[in-house]
Amino acid sequence: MKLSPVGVLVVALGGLVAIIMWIVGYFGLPNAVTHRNLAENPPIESSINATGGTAGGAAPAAPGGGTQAQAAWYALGKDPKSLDLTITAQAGNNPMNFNGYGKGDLKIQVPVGWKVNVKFVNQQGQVPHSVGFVQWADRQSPTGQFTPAFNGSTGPEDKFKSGVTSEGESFSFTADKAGQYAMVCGVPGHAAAGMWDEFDVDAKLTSPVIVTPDKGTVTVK
Ligand SMILES: [Cu+2]
Repeated sequence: MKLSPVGVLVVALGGLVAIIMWIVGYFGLPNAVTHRNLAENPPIESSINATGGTAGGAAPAAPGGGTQAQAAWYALGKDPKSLDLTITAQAGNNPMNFNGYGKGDLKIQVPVGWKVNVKFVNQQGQVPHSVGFVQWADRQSPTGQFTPAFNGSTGPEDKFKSGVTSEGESFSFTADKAGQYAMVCGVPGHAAAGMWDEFDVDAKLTSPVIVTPDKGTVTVK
């Protein structure tokens, strides 16, 4: 193959021009334009923030929990040494739950002598449920025979046994005796089907504690 002298010259000149342009560009133009100095310039900010929401807008509450903050169902009460609990029979795959937990997955622990204010909410339409705090040995009673753990700790007897639907109910009791107890649904068969969790009264505690498999141990302060 015979190379044309003109062609060789054009290719050589082209290469030379490219090298000159690179040298001019590298040394001639201001450094801030051609080279991003990562040590001096802050990194480019992403419009996506760490919690998954978009910057500048409030992240929507995640239904069913997740890592985003949601209103807690437990809080210290107005009076000293009192705990407010909102216990909800949640709608979902497993109807036999309190706040999503059953079969002892949820553990509520309070110091001896604390007052517990219970608000029960049933989100399951026409399936009746209730809540009461009973002896530990009764936690899976198939007959619905339960012995209240404390005075008034199952609320109104008729509502505890037959359950309530959408209206819910409220009651208070004082956890005046240390021990291991159970929080159950009083509708016959429900506790046996898993609608029970643990309620402990502990002389060593100074604040209530909530223990769950997904959120760990939380001290109510
Ligand atoms: Cu129930």
